[in-house]
Amino acid sequence: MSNPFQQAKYTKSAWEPADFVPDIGIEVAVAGRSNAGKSSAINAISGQRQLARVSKTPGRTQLINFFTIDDSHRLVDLPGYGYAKVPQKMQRHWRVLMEAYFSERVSLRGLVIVMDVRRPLTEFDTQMLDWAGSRRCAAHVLLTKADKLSRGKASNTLLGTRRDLQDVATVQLFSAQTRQGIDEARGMLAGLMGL
Ligand SMILES: Nc1nc2c(ncn2[C@@H]2O[C@H](COP(=O)(O)OP(=O)(O)OP(=O)(O)O)[C@@H](O)[C@H]2O)c(=O)[nH]1
Ligand SMILES: [Mg+2]
Repeated sequence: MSNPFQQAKYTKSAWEPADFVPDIGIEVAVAGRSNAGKSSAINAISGQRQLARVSKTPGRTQLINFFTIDDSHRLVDLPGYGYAKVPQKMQRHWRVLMEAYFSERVSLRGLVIVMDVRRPLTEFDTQMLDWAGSRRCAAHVLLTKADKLSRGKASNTLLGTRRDLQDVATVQLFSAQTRQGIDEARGMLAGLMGL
């Protein structure tokens, strides 16, 4: 399968809405808890090792990172949430930035929510699904780090999460480490973007 995300290039990091890239064409955003594996998923899907920065320290990135695929398609790495040690002021900044992004971004067509397969559907994940739903933006869940569970446990979580999110989001297992689910994720994203 050809991979349209192979050509994705880092374009810009935004600390506030004024820094967002022009709101034209189509974009798909990737959200999830701090340390869930968003940047690793973006790298795996793009087939580029260092497109997005992977970090062992959660909660570092408070920026929205834009990656351009071509003139009218983008991938967006949203800042992680739910990391308790982040100072209050940063948590407030996160909320204001995300609310601005979700309320104003016309080009947003799809939201990928990355959840650690060992603890899916936290309160913040539900908030993300609500934001996507209120925008009528399609939602797709990656249950990542599937390599950390036995096959049986991972597939039980998959079935349970699918049941919980019936009519809300599509759900799949994923692992940046073993590359499980990469083709499925690529196909899903390409479909959301019309690529
Ligand atoms: N075993 C395993 N580890 C993973 C996987 N994906 C990511 N990790 C590890 O999880 C940690 C966090 O990964 P990141 O991709 O930086 O996570 P993130 O969601 O982008 O984190 P923030 O940007 O801080 O919110 C790193 O140590 C990764 O190596 C996976 O599929 N399997
Ligand atoms: Mg990251």
